[in-house]
Amino acid sequence: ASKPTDALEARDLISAGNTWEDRLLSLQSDTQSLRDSVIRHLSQTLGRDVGNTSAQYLYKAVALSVRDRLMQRWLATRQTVEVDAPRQTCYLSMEYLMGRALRNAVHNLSLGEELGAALEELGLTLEKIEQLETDAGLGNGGLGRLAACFLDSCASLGLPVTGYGLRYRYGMFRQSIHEGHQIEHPDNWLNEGHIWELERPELSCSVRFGGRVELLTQEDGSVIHRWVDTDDVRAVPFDVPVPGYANGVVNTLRLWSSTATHEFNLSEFNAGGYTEAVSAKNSAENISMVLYPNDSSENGKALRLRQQYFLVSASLQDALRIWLLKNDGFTGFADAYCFQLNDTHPSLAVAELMRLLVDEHELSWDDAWSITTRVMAYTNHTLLPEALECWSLALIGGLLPRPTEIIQEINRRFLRELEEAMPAQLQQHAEMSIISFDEHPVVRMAHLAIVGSFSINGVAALHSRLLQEGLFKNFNTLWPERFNNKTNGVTQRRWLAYCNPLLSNLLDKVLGEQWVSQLEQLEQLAPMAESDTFQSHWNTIRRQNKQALAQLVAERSGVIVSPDMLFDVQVKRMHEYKRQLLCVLHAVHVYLDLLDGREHPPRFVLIAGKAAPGYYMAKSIIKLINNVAEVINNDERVEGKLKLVFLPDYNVSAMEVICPAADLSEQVSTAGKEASGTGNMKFMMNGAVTIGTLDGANVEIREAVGEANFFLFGLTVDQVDECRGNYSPADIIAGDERLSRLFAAFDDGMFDEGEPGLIRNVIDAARSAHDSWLTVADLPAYLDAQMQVEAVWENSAEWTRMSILNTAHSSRFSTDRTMRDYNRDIWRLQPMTLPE
Ligand code: T68
Repeated sequence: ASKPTDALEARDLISAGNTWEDRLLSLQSDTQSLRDSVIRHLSQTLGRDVGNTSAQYLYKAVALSVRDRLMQRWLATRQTVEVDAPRQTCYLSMEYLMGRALRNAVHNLSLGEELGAALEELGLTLEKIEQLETDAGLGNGGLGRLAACFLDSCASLGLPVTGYGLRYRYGMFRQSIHEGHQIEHPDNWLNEGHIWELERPELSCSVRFGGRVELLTQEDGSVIHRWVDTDDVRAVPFDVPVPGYANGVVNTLRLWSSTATHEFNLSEFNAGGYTEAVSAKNSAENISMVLYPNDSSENGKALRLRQQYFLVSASLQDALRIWLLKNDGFTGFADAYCFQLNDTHPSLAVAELMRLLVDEHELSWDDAWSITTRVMAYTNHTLLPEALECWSLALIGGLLPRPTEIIQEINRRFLRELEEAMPAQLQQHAEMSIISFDEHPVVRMAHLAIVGSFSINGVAALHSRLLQEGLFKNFNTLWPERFNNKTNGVTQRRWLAYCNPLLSNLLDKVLGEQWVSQLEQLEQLAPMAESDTFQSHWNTIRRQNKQALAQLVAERSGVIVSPDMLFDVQVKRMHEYKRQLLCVLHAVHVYLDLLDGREHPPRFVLIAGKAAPGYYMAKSIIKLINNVAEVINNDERVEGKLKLVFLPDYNVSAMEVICPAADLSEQVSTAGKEASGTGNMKFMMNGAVTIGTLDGANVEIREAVGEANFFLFGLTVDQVDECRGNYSPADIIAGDERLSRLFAAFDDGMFDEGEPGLIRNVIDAARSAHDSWLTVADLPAYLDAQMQVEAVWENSAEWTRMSILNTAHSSRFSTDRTMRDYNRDIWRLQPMTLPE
């Protein structure tokens, strides 16, 4: 009997004895094959003619040729992960800030030389081609970029880890500056198509929303809960390859896109409700439409909650589907899976896994709970109260009635456990409850994640300690064994090997090429830090990198800077706690000094970063920076001595040019506010020296490089706490001539540029006794530290030595180390070995 066409498999069509396998041998990667492949893709896959097509098609033809060479390895890796790996991790994250993929794939496949030669024969260069790729900007900042670095390191270490996320139709907005103000533009990143993704419609699943819960009494008297009358949305996966470094492994990033389950609701359609039927389709497609651009505050929007549940439900269904391909029930599941939650954004996974196991797979509550609490692990990325997610119980109950019941049941049992474990401590019970005891109760997502996880970690030593002693103190008393630290890192492939090819070549020569996968080898640079010849190689490279950044700055801002200046850089999301303001105030201080006839070494201050569209203060700070820049950059009296630029549209690709060129890395957050920071690590790895507070990973950076090679200033966490209450910025300003002069300049309207309101607001907030970020408290120490910076800068050999030592001691900030730590303590995966 013949099968229906949609059930046909490829092997049904192939006559016996045919040996396809033989023909699936890896594609040739020599120059000639690559060149032929580019031409073939251009003419045959894309249907274009070299003489008459846009550059974008050339990029696509090159990318397709590289992608071809990933495919075999990708398939082999997927089979290993799904069939052979005894254990695997699913990384659940609402954000992946991947940036460009082409050069990353070329390098990880070691195709650089051959592809370079192939392109040369075609009159092209990889440098020019790669610029044509749009950044995949599916994240806000540190958290999303961390996820991307993790994926690179996991693949490079051969760890069976699959990333799960959302395929936002619009990623992080693009920023332009108009008259000093930030303007947001939609990031239509899929406009030209995305070569790197593979749609897998056959793996789609359905995610429920709305409806109601029906109680059904069974014959045996037990009651089951049925979630009915739901509005279902279809989740379609798009797979993106994640190539490991020279190891034959290609892991998967699986991004879900939402579509309607039925093209149209037919009954409505036939009843004349055409537009209603079409709009139901639109509302389903809305779910994965846009990335929320808030990096540090929750917004409480129902659509965001729908996004979170959509990610979690589709990903868990996918993991269960894969498990059931080779298993009958769920015995052994908890030994085979780990779900790492990237912040609380996917913490509904706790409730959703319970729902799937209990409602859909008919496990008992206790069995399901035992599995859930053995597979979930939660990473916290913030202590800021405004960033801690709490969803109104009413909202979540209306949108997700059955998962909400499950959260309530989890909480009921948890509170019962608390009565046993911490009897009569009612205050603590109320504080720890997943659902708050308020008139308008909220679900505290961090508590849901903690109660449901076997591991809870912070992202730097200081941050993890503060979690345990502060925010999660009660939980730490109850379950100390669950808490641990995993200091962040960055991948040295993107953030050194590829973004800094000149330095990378030098390292290849002096260390051999293995440093790329064994970053500890950088330590061998330390003894060379004193050598004149090595210093001179180092400086030649740094100067060229600074030239490249100067060119980018000239193109994007029109400001001309010399590579001989001290490149003083602060790039990151705009936020009051990160204190971009300190950096500008220092620039103004130098400016006023120069006008007063005092000397300073020539300095170029570069600031870049996006502000959340609804964050008024952060946007005002951008305006302030641009106003100050306008005055300084147009004052001939300081020409050649000081420049200040706000570089628009900071993203991954911009950082690839910026971090190899920075001399001074600004990491100046109020102590206790920055969980870790990861830009600080990229700068260090590329030889920048840090000026910073004892916050986040700065503490560990300073420890690694030695206190003599780090410019420390500012209040410690304890001093910050003490300072509040009797804080008087007015007295500090009055007591320091530098500060008085600085604030007087603002009061005189020196930087108002016709719009005094915004700027004055920022300055007045900093001068207020209620300023939570204590900018003025740290300002005198910051100005002092900047003087030390200048003193060292003027001794070039001394500065270069520090720069070399920063790179030399940066190896512990590799995500290879971070992933080994996660694997040792949380995931316990066996590395895969595949033919290279
Ligand atoms: C960052 N957090 C931390 N959050 O601020 C930074 N938040 O210190 C740390 O190094 C980094 O995470 C990696 O651990 C974020 O980037 C977000 O982007 C974010 C996004 C949505 C909602 C809340």
